[in-house]
Amino acid sequence: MTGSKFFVTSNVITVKVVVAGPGGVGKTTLLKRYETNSYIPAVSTIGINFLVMDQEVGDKILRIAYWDYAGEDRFRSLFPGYCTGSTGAIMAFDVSRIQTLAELPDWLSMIKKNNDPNIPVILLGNKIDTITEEEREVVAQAAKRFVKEYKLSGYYLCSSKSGEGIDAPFSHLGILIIENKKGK
Ligand SMILES: Nc1nc2c(ncn2[C@@H]2O[C@H](COP(=O)(O)OP(=O)(O)OP(=O)(O)O)[C@@H](O)[C@H]2O)c(=O)[nH]1
Ligand SMILES: [Mg+2]
Repeated sequence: MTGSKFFVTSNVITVKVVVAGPGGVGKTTLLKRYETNSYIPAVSTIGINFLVMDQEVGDKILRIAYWDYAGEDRFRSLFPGYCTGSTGAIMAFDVSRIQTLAELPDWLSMIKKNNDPNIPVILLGNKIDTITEEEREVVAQAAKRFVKEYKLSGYYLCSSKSGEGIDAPFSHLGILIIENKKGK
């Protein structure tokens, strides 16, 4: 599924997805991997980056604008304004720095406060190439607990470096966004 592809049809639904999480967890690199199917390590984002990608969901085409927000503390105060109007969210952490998971409730509360509180949110643990199978199991359990506690839509572990697990979270979020729209 990765790789840019745009559909020319009138059946396009345009939505905004905010990508949030602490600095250096790999948000921008992840989106680059999704877009190009290659590992292009990013430098720390200043403010915000955008990526627009089309996704086929059943007979619908979702045109998703990913708003990739800088994770560094100095940009935090502007986040509430930037995340407003989102139809879905990806919250990322770095599996090799598990404390980055503990920082996510702050991001989540800003997302919920400035959007429909039932917004679908996917949790993503990136950089699984840096940990062992045993550590992966521990991280998966922590992610599972987090999803339950904060009522998120699901979690995925991935690596922008190896490419493992990149497509599934994007596909899942697309399906959730369409389901949400049907319910309204
Ligand atoms: N080993 C490994 N390193 C990664 C992976 N993804 C990103 N990185 C590294 O992490 C660094 C930070 O990635 P970024 O994509 O800039 O992180 P970010 O979350 O966008 O950071 P901010 O823009 O500051 O919020 C990159 O320069 C890569 O060196 C991965 O899957 N595995
Ligand atoms: Mg970035």
